[in-house]
Amino acid sequence: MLQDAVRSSKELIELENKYGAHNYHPLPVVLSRGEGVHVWDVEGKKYYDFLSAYSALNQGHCHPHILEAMTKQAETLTLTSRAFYNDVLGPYEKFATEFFGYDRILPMNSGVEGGETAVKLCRKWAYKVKGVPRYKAKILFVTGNFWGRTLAAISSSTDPSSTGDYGPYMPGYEIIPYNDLDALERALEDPNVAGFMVEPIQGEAGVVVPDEDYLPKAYQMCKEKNVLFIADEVQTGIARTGKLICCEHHGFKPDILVLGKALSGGFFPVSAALASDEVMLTIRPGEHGSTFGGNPLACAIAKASLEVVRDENLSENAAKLGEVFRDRMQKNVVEKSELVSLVRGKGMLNAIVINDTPDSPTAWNLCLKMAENGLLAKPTHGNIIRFAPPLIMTEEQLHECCDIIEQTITDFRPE
Ligand code: IF1
Repeated sequence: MLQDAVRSSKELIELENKYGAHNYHPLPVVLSRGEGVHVWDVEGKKYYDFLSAYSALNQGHCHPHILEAMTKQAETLTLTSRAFYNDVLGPYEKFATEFFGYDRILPMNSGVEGGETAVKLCRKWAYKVKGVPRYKAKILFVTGNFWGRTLAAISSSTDPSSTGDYGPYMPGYEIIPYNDLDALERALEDPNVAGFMVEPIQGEAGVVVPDEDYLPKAYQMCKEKNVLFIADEVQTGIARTGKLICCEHHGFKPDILVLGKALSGGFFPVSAALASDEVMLTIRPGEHGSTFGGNPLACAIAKASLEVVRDENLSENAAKLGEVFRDRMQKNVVEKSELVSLVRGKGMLNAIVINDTPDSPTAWNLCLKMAENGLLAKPTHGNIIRFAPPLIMTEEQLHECCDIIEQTITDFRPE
């Protein structure tokens, strides 16, 4: 078999265009290596990764501790299916439930499967515990939410690019405005409401941070109405916002916690829903699952990924560096450049809003220039640029990244 010729970025982009679905529009950068906070393209150019695969790489690229755990397990036993027990799942379930403070965990693969699991748990709980009449259960979602690409997920979306031409949609959903307690209070008057599913900070919507009192008051209102508060922390979880999970900033534990992305440090799709006995045990044998859910390889990777979060103090680092980042962006970009109207975020989940219309090419062109200058980021919703580097970053590296961002913005000439 001929050794694959080393191809240029251009050739590799052409292969994807010719043979792949066109369901993405990537920045024209072709990566071939990742290590820590850096990635390299096929021509050998080095970049800071300031997207972290949308917060799946909080531990950085190819973290050695996770790699070691993955390699060891991959040489031993990768998959048993849940038709049998194995010697990795139980210890992982004990470790993870103690790590996050829940009775039980239901392991899945992609983040959206974690969300689907939460929705199914909520409906089961509605009928078997709350006593909602069969198939009348309603789940509340908020405008601007994003929890994945399945039909159940996009049925709760208000983004035409997520929902367009995919109808008919999942029934039993009600969508209310984000960050609006009056709207939530009105919606909770319906006794058939079983759950309220929300991102503590909306990632895809552009790192939209709600008012400080929104989440704790929303949680309290749900408790008063015997409604499950479901936190989608697929993107905000695992230390990203400066706490182990974002809800921790607000002093409460969601009734169902959905995790994904950095739960595996970017090595493998690993997700989970965590809940109490009362909620989790509503699902009986044979009523939910997946071929790869909780496989030995995934569990070994996830345990090592959480060990890195703990042992390298990623939450504290994210909180500290987040302050440094927003402070520099505020002083050196927002207050100095017409181009940027604001910076927002929590911990190391941040974004700048470009002072231009969402359909303008400015944010995209800025990201192209930042790539030229050695830093990778990508716009969301047209005029918002999300900044989410790996949480292992040092303060010195962060200042280098801020230098790149600030210089790029200073030198930028809108077309
Ligand atoms: C893509 C977006 C981010 C998520 C939250 C659940 C999921 C996601 C809060 C589902 C996934 C990913 C999906 C990926 C790009 C990325 C993304 F731009 F699409 F919206 F991060 F903001 N909850 N987000 O952010 O997890 O099933 O993907 O593992 O679809 O392009 P998944």
